Amino acid sequence: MVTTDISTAVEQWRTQGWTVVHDLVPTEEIDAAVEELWGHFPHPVDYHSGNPAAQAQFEGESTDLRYQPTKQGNAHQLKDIQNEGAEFRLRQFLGHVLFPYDSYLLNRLQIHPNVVDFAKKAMGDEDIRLYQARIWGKYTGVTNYEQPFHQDRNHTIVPDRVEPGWWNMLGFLYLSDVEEGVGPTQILSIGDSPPGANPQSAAGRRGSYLAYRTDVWHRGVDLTREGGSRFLMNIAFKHAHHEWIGFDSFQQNANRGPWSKFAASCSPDELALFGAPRPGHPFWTPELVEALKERYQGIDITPWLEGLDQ
Ligand SMILES: O=C(O)CCC(=O)C(=O)O
Repeated sequence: MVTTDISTAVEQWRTQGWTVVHDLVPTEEIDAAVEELWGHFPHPVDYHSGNPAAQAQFEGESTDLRYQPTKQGNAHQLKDIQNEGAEFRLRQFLGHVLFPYDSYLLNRLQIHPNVVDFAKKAMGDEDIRLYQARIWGKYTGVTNYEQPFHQDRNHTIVPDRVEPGWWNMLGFLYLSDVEEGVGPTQILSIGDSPPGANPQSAAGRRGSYLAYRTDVWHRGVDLTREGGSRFLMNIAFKHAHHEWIGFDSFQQNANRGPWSKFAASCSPDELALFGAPRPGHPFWTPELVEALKERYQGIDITPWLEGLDQ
């Protein structure tokens, strides 16, 4: 279930429901982007040193407002009890930072071509959409991270159709080495269900991508290593036009700095991951292509101009 071979990984995802594609993104690219992670998360050494500012940064940084105690006024709920056992605890979901990030490298990592190409191959479709994009950080001791086994039913408003051509791809790109002690997800293959089945560990080096289907049982486990932490990027894809599937939305940030710089760097296929009409689409007129150039300073509009002649 862990491989560096793309065709094997595609087959595992299709038949077993999950795979860890080792080293899908080169370590050097992960490490360069992770340098910029510390603008969003306290460095683990700083956090575990007991520095109150670092701990406050973690408690307050989540940009998913459901988990933002200060903005949501639900701090009392977030003081969950360090009791034993598998439960969904609110503090497990602290530390979610939504795309776009204040980092060009992290933004580019969100649509890394190796991950996108893998998803296209596995899903058997060139026209896919990114629909979940965020970074999730966990630190030993924040809470007991142990969850019950579950299937992710919160990515769609209708029952899942679990057949080739209909599957969406859920996934975690590891930004740190995810090994025993720092919470590698436990996961069951298709056909296995709890209780009784033997879970496997989705451990993997940084740069590896855990891809799984919605019909796969899995769960988060506690971080037990002293001074430990785990960082990953949620990257999930759906087929184009599958509007019933969703999680994060991007339009609300699409007129601001980090997005603008990122968008200006994108090819038409990359912007299409967010739903932008490709060159040649009837949406585009000469005026709109000009307006695109104005909006995203530096974008290469050649493909859109050429598309006007088709
Ligand atoms: O964090 C993990 O390893 C898995 C988390 C998970 O499955 C969830 O929160 O739904």
